[in-house]
Amino acid sequence: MSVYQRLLQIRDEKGAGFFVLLDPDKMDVPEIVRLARKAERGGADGILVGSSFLLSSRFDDAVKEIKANVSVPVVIFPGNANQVSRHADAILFLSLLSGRNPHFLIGEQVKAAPMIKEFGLEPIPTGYLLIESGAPTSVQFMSQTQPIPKDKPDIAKAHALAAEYMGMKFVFLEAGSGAENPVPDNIIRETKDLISIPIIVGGGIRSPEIAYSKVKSGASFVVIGNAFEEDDSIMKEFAEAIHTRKEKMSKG
Ligand code: 1GP
Repeated sequence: MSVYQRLLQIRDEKGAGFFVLLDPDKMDVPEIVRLARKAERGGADGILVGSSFLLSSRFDDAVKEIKANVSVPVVIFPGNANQVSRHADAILFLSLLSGRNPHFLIGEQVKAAPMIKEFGLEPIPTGYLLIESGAPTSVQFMSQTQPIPKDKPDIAKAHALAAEYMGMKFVFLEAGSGAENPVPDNIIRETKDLISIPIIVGGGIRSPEIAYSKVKSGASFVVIGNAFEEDDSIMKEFAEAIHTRKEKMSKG
């Protein structure tokens, strides 16, 4: 079974999937492994590894050690073509569709593709949409692109539909790491009503209650990064909030 199929199965069984994002720029390898193991024990369905910058040289080591220590899928969430590792299970093959910077629409992808082939990594084509979230984010600065205005759901929806028509397998609605405000519920809901591919939502989700509202609005997967880097004891609460199917079953 492909990683993508496995993720869809998790979504179907649990109501939504829970990804923990670990950034090798923000912690050393032992710390990233400790958090990955803790994430798995806490109920995470997959570990995303990636960075908006990659200022450190430990990306490959971090992926290798995470893979050796968890059994959930380890999926690269790359900030650029340098973030490819043979040790991962899959890679979100992102195109920053909300922007008009050719480097992040197709340039980085062309650089990464031969390595992905050589390593036998599973690429998961993903339309990546950056949504305005308050103060400028790292993704916005590093990609030199404008986010989609948060009060213009029609623009987000048109981009998401284009992603589906281009054959993408996920739409990722991104507020940006550490965003002041997460992606608004109405953008998720209206996008979900329009498209048939699953939606990943991430950026600035700081509490289980907010994660739950993103799932209720239509997110098939929720990504949590910073909230764990600040307080890793909260993993189980996030997992319970995101795994809504279990809640329904226990209510009979
Ligand atoms: C960023 O969506 C991820 O790309 C996660 O964001 O670190 O704010 O949770 P946070």
